[in-house]
Amino acid sequence: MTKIPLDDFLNAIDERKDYFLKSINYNKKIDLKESENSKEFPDFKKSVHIYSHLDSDGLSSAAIIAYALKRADISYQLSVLPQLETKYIKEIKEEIISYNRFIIFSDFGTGQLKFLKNELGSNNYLILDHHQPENLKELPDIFHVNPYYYGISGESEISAAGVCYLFAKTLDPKNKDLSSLAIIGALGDMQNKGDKGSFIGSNKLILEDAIHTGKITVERDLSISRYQPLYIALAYSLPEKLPTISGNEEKVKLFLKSLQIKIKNEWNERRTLLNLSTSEKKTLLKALISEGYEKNNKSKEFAGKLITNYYILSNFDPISDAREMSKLLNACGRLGFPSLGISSLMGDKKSLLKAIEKNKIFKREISAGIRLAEENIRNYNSINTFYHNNINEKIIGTICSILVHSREELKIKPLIAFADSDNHFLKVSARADRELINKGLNLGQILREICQKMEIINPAGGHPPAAGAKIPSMNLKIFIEEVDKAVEIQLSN
Ligand SMILES: [Mn+2]
Repeated sequence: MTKIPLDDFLNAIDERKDYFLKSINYNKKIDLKESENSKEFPDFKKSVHIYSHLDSDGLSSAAIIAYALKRADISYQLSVLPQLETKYIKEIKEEIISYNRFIIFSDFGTGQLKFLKNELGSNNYLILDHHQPENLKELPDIFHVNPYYYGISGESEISAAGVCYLFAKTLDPKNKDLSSLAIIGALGDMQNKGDKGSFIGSNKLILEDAIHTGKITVERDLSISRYQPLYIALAYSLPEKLPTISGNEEKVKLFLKSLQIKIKNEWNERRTLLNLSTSEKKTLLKALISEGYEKNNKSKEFAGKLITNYYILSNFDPISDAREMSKLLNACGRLGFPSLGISSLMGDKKSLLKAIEKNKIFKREISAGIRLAEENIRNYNSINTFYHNNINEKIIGTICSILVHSREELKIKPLIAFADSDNHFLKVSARADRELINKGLNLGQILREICQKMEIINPAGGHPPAAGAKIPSMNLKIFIEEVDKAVEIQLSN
């Protein structure tokens, strides 16, 4: 039998599970007689504090670990942070000493590894992360779980929620039913980049667990929004714009009329993709393909992009689409209600309904932010940037992603966004289109190197297409110059 890369990774996770259980005194019998005589505290089971990132992958990670600890009867508390900054690490150090806690970091920690080791030493914590480590030549520490050490890409094959899921499953095979949460996390990090929005690598195996446990089914359908009215979905959510109809609702209505597809049902309600019959869907697909090739000069990949996989969740009613669930979590995290997202994932129906309301507010904030950002784009040699004091730092990354993936004119250069943060610092979000990554651009590396060179105290982190940092506001000008230069150098090689 050929060895799959996941084997090495799973073995490593198994070792780290033992380290974890030993560190928290999981199975230790407490001899009360002995402790009565001793002046010291008996070795009670330690309680765990989970620190996780506030995006949808981070919240899914936190929910998986919380679930697993609850089932193992290990007490825990949970905190969600926008980034694992040095000031938090110093506070955590105090917490370990004063309260005898064990710390789990999920969806961050790898980027802060050096600082964590300096401050916390090498025990009392465990990192479950999927961001690229700085040095892959060194063997990973016993308190560090990261897929890159085993030849698995944390950018496309597994998310932090996936790493947490594998850890939870190692802890207890019953946790196999948490696999759907790992898929929600992976969708949040946009890892379904295989053919027709499929998963690759470890994510694919996790999806199989989710299907086997009945938590997810996979459906294929047209890749436009399934919940918006059909003509709006066609006008604004096609995977590639069709200049002859995109952005123009009246033209889309005429297009549908020519196909004899009604935009309203008999009760005068606007129909969505979900309301179409199979034959209507076929007609629509055929017409979109010929519209693309005959009138819009589309490349041969276009037809393939019109169909995509949908991951349907069985137990989060009224939310069924895992991508929607993932967006909902992101909204909860960014708006400052991460616990609503986590309790929704852990099965609390009331939280889920509240989270749906928060998502509506979030959508409005995002559209307002996008307008402000578009009005404030500045062009440099190799990058574009934007800043506005009314755009909140918590949503800057989301806005940056949407702009770089939806505006053709913004795809040619990476987009670097800045937002006001605390104490005269700026939050930095950098995003780039896939094409540029294929040409060798690595934004994570660029931000890390520049922050190191400029001796900025908060370590930067991220992946080639998406990275972040936090810099002193007074360094803005020189920071932009440095990034502009570094991007030019990377792309000319
Ligand atoms: Mn992540």
